[in-house]
Amino acid sequence: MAVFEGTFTSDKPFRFAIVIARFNDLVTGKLLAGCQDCLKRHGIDANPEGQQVDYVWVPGSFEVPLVARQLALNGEYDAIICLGAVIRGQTPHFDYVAAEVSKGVAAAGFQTGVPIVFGVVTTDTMQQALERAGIKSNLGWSYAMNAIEMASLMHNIKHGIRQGGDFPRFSGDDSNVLMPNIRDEDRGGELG
Ligand code: INI
Repeated sequence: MAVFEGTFTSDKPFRFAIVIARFNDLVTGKLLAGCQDCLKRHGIDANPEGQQVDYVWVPGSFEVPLVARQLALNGEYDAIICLGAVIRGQTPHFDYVAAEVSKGVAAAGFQTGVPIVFGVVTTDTMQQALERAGIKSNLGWSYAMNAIEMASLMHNIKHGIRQGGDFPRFSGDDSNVLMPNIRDEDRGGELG
């Protein structure tokens, strides 16, 4: 038995699609910039004219799942990143849009077997959304990391590429199984 993990560097030129909602593009444009920065700094050619990343703009978050699913079905991408911003209070749409986009993105991933990252921020205010899109941190960066990790992990699982080393195995004490690389002293105390 062994441990499967995704890595953040790879000789394989993974291909990604990024679906971006135009609605609240003040936020989604910043998420996209964070995403691109992360991809580039991990050696991925994020140029739209290059071979590794395609960009697809949709009107709003509600349209994201349908397009993500179609892209996944095309079979050209190792992972898909969905970017949107659903902000409560702007319109009564909030609850419908937030529910549909989250369910839809999850379903698209399950149905197609392609990792689809849920990069849709749902907040009460524009201020909170902007804080997550660059004012404090930029979640776009994390979404790109999730996509790289998942592309690599799915590749490793499909091809039976196991991690070497002496990772702990399941032995009744599962405290090291979920996060095998984390030392006990870094967990912030005992799990309980
Ligand atoms: N789309 C968003 O991406 N974010 C929102 O906050 C939002 N609100 O609140 O209405 C929103 N609505 C548009 C929706 O995604 C569709 O584009 C529209 O309903 C047409 O299908």
